[in-house]
Amino acid sequence: MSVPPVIMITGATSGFGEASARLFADKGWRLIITGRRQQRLEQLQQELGGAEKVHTCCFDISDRQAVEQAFVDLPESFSQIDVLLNNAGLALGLEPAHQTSLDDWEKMVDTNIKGLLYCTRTVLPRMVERKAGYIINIGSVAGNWPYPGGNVYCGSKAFVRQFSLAVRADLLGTNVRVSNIEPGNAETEFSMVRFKDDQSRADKVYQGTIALTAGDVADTVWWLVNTPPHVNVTTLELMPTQEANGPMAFHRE
Ligand code: NDP
Ligand code: 8X3
Repeated sequence: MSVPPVIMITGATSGFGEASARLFADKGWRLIITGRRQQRLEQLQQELGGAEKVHTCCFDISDRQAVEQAFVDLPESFSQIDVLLNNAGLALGLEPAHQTSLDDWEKMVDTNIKGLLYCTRTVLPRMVERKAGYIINIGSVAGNWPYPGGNVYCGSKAFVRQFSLAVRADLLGTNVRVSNIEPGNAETEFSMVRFKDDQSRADKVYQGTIALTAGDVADTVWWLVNTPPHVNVTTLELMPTQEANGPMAFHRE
């Protein structure tokens, strides 16, 4: 019997990452799951089949040394990563650029951009060596459609989009695939994080509209992974039916 493939999912302690972990475990895959919340990682590991099937890495993805060490420490049975799902990320605040916190900006850059780079750069060489592998990045509609207060979050996701395209250009001829999934409004812990635990502000994001679910995004990841090896879906924007981009805005006196 062949060995089940391995998917590494960053940010598996909630939302898209957790839903993807549950789906891939259900389909018989082995998982490497990461996040900062150790207890949630351990709970998920237990639920999804224990240490033989699920390896946990507790680190802050913006800590380059911690990320590199986690790869060095991977057990041999998890060292061949078939799919890297670069999902960990966050938005902080919705203030206009001249009023926002520079600390929040820095944290978004460190997490959404640098963290994604650390994981990608560490995993890629072995994929290229094997001439097999798949990097799936979680971008956002925010990378395509800027909105007031989105400033650095939008910028970080535009980076993910362009980086995905450029890495794909580098990887031509290696068989390693790269996709960028760009979801719209999805109900996860995302808004609680953005609004720093202000539950009523977070709830308003989803009130009166039908958002995507984490499961919708996990299903998309599963679909991508099961496309034939000669097919590369480069970008995939996934909006709720009840969301669309708006017209240009005008200031009038
Ligand atoms: P959640 O807040 O539910 O999940 C975010 C995950 O990222 C958590 O597992 C969290 O783990 C992890 N994470 C955040 N910061 C760090 C860090 N510094 N180090 C390690 N892990 C970190 O949000 P979503 O599931 O919605 O978000 C997942 C991705 O999807 C993000 O990149 C987000 O930008 C993107 N996205 C979300 C959309 C939405 O509307 N929800 C739409 C489009 C894109 P922990 O806290 O344990 O560290
Ligand atoms: C999350 C979706 O519209 O809040 O990436 O930026 S949005």
